[in-house]
Amino acid sequence: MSYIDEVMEQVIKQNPEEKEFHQAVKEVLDSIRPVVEKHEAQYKRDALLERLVNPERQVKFRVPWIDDKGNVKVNTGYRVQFNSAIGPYKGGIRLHPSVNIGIIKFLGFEQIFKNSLTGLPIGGGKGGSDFDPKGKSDREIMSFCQSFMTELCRHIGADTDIPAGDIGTGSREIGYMFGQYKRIKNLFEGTLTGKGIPYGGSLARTEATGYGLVYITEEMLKCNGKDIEGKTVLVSGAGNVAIYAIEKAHQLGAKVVTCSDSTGWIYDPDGIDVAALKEIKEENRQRLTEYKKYRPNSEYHEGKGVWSVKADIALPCATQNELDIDDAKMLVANGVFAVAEGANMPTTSDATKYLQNQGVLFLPGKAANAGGVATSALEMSQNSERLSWSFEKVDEKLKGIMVDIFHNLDEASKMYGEEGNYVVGANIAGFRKVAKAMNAQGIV
Ligand code: NDP
Ligand code: 2IT
Repeated sequence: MSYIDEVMEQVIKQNPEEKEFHQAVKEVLDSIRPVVEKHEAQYKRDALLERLVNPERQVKFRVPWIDDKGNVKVNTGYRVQFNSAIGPYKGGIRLHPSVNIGIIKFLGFEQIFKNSLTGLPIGGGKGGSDFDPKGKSDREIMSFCQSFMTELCRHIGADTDIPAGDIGTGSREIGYMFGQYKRIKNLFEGTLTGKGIPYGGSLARTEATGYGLVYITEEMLKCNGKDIEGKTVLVSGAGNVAIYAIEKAHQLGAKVVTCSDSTGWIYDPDGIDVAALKEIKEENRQRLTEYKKYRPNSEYHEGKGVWSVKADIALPCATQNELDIDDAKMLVANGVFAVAEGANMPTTSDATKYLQNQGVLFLPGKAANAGGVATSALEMSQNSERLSWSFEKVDEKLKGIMVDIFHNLDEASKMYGEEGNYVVGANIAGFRKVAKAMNAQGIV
């Protein structure tokens, strides 16, 4: 059995039931096979892969909080500090009832390579809780966030571990967490990113993941003799990533005709109204059923279905494994020629392979959505120098980073004889830097 297969077998044995974590590890290990084969004796001697797939540290803790009726509720909190070879742990906090240790580990593992691809000095980590923010009052959200941070604050710090947003964690939650961190530690430092602008947040961080996704998609299309202008685009999700992906796609002359949330999806043949979407989701925190009130010509459908519409480009921006093999077949049949992942691992493994085999340009999340964490790292830089950069400066740096990521992974795919396989390219390019740093730092 090859070294990689041995390690994969161990991962499954040592982490039973964590199927999303297995999926994320398998994709990376399969991709880096040629690099590992070249250095097999050394990696094996140093147990490099065994160390790579084992988090440096993971904490699990109780989060008691009090609801508006005075009832005590208890959720579980997690922080997985996966790999600090190239910088302090960095990654978001997910608040969603589906959160468990396997989900946080898959996200933390992906984050190692994503953060490496940004070219910035950030290691990989992720956290979260099975707390469901839906339907909670602001006071309940605050009660939860303060309790969550009361424990988390002893594990993080501006040079140790810097959490940020993810599903269910936006600027409101980051604000409450920052307030509690500062109160307990008596430190005003950049320990969280995605902060509000008046207290150390970076301009363009809110937009960064969605904008970055479209910048790198544009670059991929350009390098393949295509253009985003005039194209019809499908987006799933209606949260932070989706909203700003739609906004940027429209600015670049494409038309986005769908978006979705966990209850249903919208088809708007005239192009999604971003101002309406922001009002519904960011301001009023309502369901997508409200959208029809703004746009009577649009259609609302219950359940899944965004991938059934005829289009050129698809940008999944909701959650893991939301695009399966049947969806992939529908996309190809409907003429989609490019898929770029705004969410983390939204495409199942068989759907990814199918799309690639059909010649669809496929950009994996760890490259395509890296603009969010890259801009978080720019927020860290601004916090360290106690300065704030203009929107234009941050946006320009973001664009440069996304273009560099594309060329980096494109070159890596060519170097290993896999031209056009951006999954392999991203995993190899991300892994090589981390492996070099791990080697240099000895057996730790
Ligand atoms: P938000 O919470 O802002 O939005 C998530 C959206 O996806 C909502 O519309 C939500 O619908 C929908 N959604 C979530 N879970 C499900 C589900 N199980 N089934 C169907 N729809 C679902 O999160 P973000 O936009 O921040 O995150 C979206 C994705 O992007 C995630 O995979 C995240 O990890 C990834 N990502 C986020 C980054 C960031 O900077 N925020 C950076 C890089 C990646 P509803 O409101 O009904 O729950
Ligand atoms: O998945 C991700 O990259 C994020 N949720 C953003 C992490 C960050 O630290 O900004």
